[in-house]
Amino acid sequence: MSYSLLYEFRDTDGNGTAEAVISRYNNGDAVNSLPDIVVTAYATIANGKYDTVSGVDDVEGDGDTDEDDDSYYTLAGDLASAIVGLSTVGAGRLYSCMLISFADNASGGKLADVNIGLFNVANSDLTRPDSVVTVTGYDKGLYKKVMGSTDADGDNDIDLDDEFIFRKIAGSFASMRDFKI
Ligand SMILES: [Ca+2]
Ligand SMILES: [Ca+2]
Ligand SMILES: [Ca+2]
Ligand SMILES: [Ca+2]
Repeated sequence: MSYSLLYEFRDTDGNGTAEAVISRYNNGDAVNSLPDIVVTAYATIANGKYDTVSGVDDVEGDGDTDEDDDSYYTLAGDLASAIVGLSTVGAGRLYSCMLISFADNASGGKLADVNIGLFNVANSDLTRPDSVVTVTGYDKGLYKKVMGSTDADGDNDIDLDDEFIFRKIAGSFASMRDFKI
């Protein structure tokens, strides 16, 4: 299991609100590969939850592409939008994108740690994230521990609220591992 997901927030349709654009690299190599799938999540209401998606694949891997698959991506977009420096477009934006991948420490039935790389707006080198948050301790569907947390919610501290955001993002990422190629 080596895929990676790249998250960006951009106004793709020019209506003034940002969409979540989620690109998946099935081989995990976002630097040298083209994405295998690019999903865009839209919010009907400005600053509301994402409720519409395009480009969805069978990410849950049950043989069809339906609203269950849509929900993986709308949830992923909603969770990522909690990282204020990433989802804010214009003034206040800190990060251009976020690249998520598994570490290589999977063992038996235990899922690997999840590395969440954040790239400052001035950084266009996907091999060099400005910060990497590692989410570990997968147990019974949840990631429990966060190392290297940043101020995800932008309230000028680093506390359990920020860790919770990264833990949920890691859980969402891991939940998308059953996609059909
Ligand atoms: Ca838009
Ligand atoms: Ca499906
Ligand atoms: Ca904070
Ligand atoms: Ca706080």
